[in-house]
Amino acid sequence: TLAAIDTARAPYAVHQWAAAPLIASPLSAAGGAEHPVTNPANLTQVGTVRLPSDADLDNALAAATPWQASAAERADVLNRAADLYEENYGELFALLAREAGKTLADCVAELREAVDFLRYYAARIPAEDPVGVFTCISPWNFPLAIFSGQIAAALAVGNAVIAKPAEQTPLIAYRAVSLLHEAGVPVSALQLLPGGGEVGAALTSDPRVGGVAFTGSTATALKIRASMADNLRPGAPLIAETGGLNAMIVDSTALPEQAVQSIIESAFQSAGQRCSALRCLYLQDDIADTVLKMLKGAMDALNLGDPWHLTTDSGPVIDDTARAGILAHIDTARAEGRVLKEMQAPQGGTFVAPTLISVPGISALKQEIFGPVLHVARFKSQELDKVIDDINATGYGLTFGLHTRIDDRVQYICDRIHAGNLYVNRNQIGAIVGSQPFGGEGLSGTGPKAGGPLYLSRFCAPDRQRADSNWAEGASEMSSLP
Ligand code: UN1
Repeated sequence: TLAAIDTARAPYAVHQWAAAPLIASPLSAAGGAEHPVTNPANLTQVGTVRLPSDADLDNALAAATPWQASAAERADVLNRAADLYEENYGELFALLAREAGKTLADCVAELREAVDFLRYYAARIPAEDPVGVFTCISPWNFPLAIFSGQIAAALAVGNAVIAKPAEQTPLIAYRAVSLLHEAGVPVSALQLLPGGGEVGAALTSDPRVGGVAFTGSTATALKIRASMADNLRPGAPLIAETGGLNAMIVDSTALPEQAVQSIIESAFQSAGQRCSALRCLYLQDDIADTVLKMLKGAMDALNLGDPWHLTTDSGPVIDDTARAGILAHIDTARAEGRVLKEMQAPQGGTFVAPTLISVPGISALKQEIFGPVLHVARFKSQELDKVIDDINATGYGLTFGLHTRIDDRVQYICDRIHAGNLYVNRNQIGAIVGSQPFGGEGLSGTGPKAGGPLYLSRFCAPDRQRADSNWAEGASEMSSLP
């Protein structure tokens, strides 16, 4: 019941901090099994959460109540939460590094993005009513920024939120929620239920849920959509941000130094664990050898290791399952003689060293490899249209990068590539709230873009007509693809 939750202040209320190794224990009084959280850089235990029991799930749904406060009050509270995030940066960085393996540079960018989301949505609260109860399901790769962005959008409009963070990163989520509560979000309007797919499935199939915001794999998004269609009221919004098979084209007029810097950041920053990351690099024949030589040198200069060290450029991948999948992909390429560059991975954690693999083209990539693996293809100038067609034929459309010094070519290629975010002569990661809203087309998501002017509209109770057209639009985008 609501009273029970209020008494506990947060459902996962016990939170202890100890000196290294950091142990955090958001454990509820009731609840299901204990779930350990592991530091991917050294496999030590970061803390424990207690997973919700069926009764916890039911209680959370019964207690969820849209936020009864004026738009101005909600804006004040979200801005106060942004202040609290900033004030607690050291603790948030420690959690991001230890739980998610984030380098310090990535921690800074992630906190900034989370704070930007809070302030951006607080400044643009529409007059419409909330949908009701929103389920927000977020990924481990941006466990603070995407987690907070979804929640802030839903709360800004006055929805009640039940947030399910990724299994691997519940502690940073717990800390974020406790700061939002401290800022003044009522517990009945924001509850946290950590767990895996079963918790997500329960929270997307209960008719008390009015809408779902999801960031994660395309396959999971399609399951959620089916579950919503079967169980939720017609027109319930699904805002899905999903995967990508992102390409970059470097033509013979590109500046090699600039291209190489962009490639290193796009493919290997965050150990390649961004849906925006570069997966397939197309090099025009005349420049390919120069770029590859410089790229290999730049890879040798990367520091791999403990993300908590100031000098580390790239940390571990999230866990053993992720590492095994990526290594299997590299093994296959090695057996086929297609590995162009391999490096030594640090020991002791779930590290994968940055790797270059040669491919004939992007169609050789059967799925998104979510790690520091870059596929490289060559093309001749007369093959440009085929390259564009092959990139579009993946069905994904998230990010695309282009390096060229010919203005007409920028126009020509950007007019033809289907992608939510197009980047020219720069890296293709690191969208910025407000100035570069982020989101994809086709298999990459439903839109509207996060951190953009239209995003909050999907968290509002629409009039019937708008709900139906939004739903049809989102559904047809995602079902028209394989
Ligand atoms: C994701 O990786 O799930 O632009 C999406 C970027 C980030 C991507 C977030 N905003 O790199």
